[in-house]
Amino acid sequence: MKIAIVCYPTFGGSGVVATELGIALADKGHEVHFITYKQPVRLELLHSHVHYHEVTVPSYPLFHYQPYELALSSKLVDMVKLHKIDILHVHYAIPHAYAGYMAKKMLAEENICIPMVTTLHGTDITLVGSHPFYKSAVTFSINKSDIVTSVSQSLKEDTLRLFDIKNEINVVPNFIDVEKHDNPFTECQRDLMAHKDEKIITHVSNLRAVKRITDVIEIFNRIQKNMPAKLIMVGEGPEKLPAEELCEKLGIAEKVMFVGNSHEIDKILCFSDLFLLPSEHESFGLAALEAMACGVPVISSNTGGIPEVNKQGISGYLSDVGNVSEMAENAIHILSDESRLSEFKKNAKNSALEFDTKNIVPLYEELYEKALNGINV
Ligand code: GMT
Repeated sequence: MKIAIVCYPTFGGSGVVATELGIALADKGHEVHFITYKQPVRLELLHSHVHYHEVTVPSYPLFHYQPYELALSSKLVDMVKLHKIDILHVHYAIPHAYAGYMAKKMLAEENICIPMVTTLHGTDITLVGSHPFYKSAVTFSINKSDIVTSVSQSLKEDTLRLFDIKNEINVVPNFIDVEKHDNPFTECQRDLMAHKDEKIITHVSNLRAVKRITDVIEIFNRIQKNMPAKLIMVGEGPEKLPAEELCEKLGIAEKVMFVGNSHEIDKILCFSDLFLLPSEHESFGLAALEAMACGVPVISSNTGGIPEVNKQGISGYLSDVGNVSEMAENAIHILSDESRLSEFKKNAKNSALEFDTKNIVPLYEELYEKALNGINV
């Protein structure tokens, strides 16, 4: 199959999932065309079946807002025709599903029928998409997609609750190549980050308000009062500065490392003992799954799709949003006993196997076949 993937190329989970999906599909022999405004961060182009087409939006002084979806839909039309693409897979409804639908209609004018699969990731529904400014367009483009998928059962329920959806929503969970994350601990450079007796706690996100970064710091503050520990904060975002200020205020700044965005998250995770994800909302929690695949137990909130990933008392513990004292107690419970910690590490890795690439990617392939057999132009 020739598949066009539209996604955000940045460090967000939806872009990571779209990129990993494209690479996995290319490994299986499909021809994959990424169409976005920048090369996706996790995309290496050294693959004969992977192509990247950049969407450029020339700036013009008349435009207060540059019309990205117009440029994207034109690019989609051109690329579908040039490369004889069979199927469009758009990740994140805004504005990709809308632009994809316009491209589909333009192509139909030339008797080219192409089905569109839309994958909903979370904030496109829960935070941004349901805003009255966008809601009608998001509802329309979801209903006009040939196939709709959501990354968790929880996101499916949120979508049905927040929008008037006529289409079926297929739950296809996010996935991870567990084997690729099988880093033997001997290869890790743990000593560079912490002393032997220190536990390493990690958080990875875009450091936005929804991630409750203050809670991450508060939980760590309680942990470090009980045992020697370091916190590694991976990512960039608006909550970084307030978090740094809080660390200063609590007197723990020298124990917390803000390392910015990283292309080596699996290396950081492989020497981590615990992962924190106390988010306000999370449709799936890909960062938690990445941690689990590296054998790192997760302390998280119990919101959205996280309980579908992090299993209570097995891969970690879940608490109500904001219950930092319970999250800290659970963290200390796991970290304070070496044999318990290694049991949780083993179980975290085993729990991640359910979401292994080889189990999930065929589900997308089946849906592509279904879309190709029942085009709704
Ligand atoms: O978490 C973010 O703010 C980024 C966002 C994105 O669109 O990249 O993540 C969403 O999609 C991820 C991949 O499907 C999910 O794992 C995240 O849970 C989801 N984020 C939220 O729902 C807040």
